[in-house]
Amino acid sequence: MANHVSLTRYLVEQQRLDGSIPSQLRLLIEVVARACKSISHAVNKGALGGVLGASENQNENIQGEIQKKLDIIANEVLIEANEWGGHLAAMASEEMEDIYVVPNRYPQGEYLLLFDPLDGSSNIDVNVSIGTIFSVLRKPEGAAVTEGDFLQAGCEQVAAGYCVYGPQTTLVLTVGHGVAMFTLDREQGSFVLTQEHVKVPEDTQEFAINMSNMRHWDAPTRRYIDECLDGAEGPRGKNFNMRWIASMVADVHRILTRGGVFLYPWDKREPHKPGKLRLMYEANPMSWLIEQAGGAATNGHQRILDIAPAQLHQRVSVVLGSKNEVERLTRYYAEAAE
Ligand code: AHM
Ligand code: MG
Repeated sequence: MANHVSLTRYLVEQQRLDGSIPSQLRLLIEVVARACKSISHAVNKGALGGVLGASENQNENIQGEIQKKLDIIANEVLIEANEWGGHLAAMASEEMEDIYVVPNRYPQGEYLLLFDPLDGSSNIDVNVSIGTIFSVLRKPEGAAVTEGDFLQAGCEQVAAGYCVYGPQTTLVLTVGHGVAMFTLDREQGSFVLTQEHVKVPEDTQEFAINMSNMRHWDAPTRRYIDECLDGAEGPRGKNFNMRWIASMVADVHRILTRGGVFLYPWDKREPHKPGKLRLMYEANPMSWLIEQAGGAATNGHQRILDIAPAQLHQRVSVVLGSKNEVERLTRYYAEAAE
């Protein structure tokens, strides 16, 4: 196993090649990876660990969704692993209303960590892939950390990634120089580099959308999907396949692996909300990974990474994946606005 490259060695080598990965950031990523390893063990135990099902008090999170036991466990694991290391000033989670400032008894660092502790909550109890998504920002200069410090556009991220808990546990990471994948070796207890220079093909014949919402979509999304469904006889001149796992981590992982396009558009069910997914915990980190792999990510009108956030828990419409498909749908939106 001498030639196996661990996550630590990969990061140290990246640091040597490119001085822009400070030691604090490297250590922070390693702590997040350790937390993911521990969440992976809890997920794997499933019913044997008593971790399935809704939380005891049927707690609701800030989004008004009933939390699962594993949502809460994953959130706690991430906070406990990260609060004392000295790398962070504060954290923000999809599962917590307010930011979590590192307590005074611990050293304060210069980074901010955001996460969706367990994405794909509806798949927890049915043994389908779920994951942890994370994003790292630099804390702006200034004294005490505030919620406003988190409101930075996605293009300001200094690290982003996810860990998918599926048939394998795979950590996928970018620090701004491409995308690398690491598979958890359970015997060794470490993440081992299994793919570097991940590339999303520019074209695809596979789309991912929750088709049950079709009647609620707007005209550009309908046009795009209708044309895909028309297949070889339609304007696209080729047949399309569809996949929808209902765990964004798993859908994005497939797209990073073999291409495709993922859509969670605005729809008429809750017209005042821009979409279901969260900008800071889901869309930004995934968009950066996809762009770093040569794909594209927009909200139909604008590059996701350029959106200036106004709120921590802000939602956003998401179109990401193979570049030519994302550009096509974005063009349909522009044409509809003319
Ligand atoms: P969660 O963070 O509460 O798990 O919700 C986000 C998930 C995404 O992973 C997935 O793409 C989407 O919700 C599925 O939504 P739907 O059940 O409407 O298809
Ligand atoms: Mg989520």
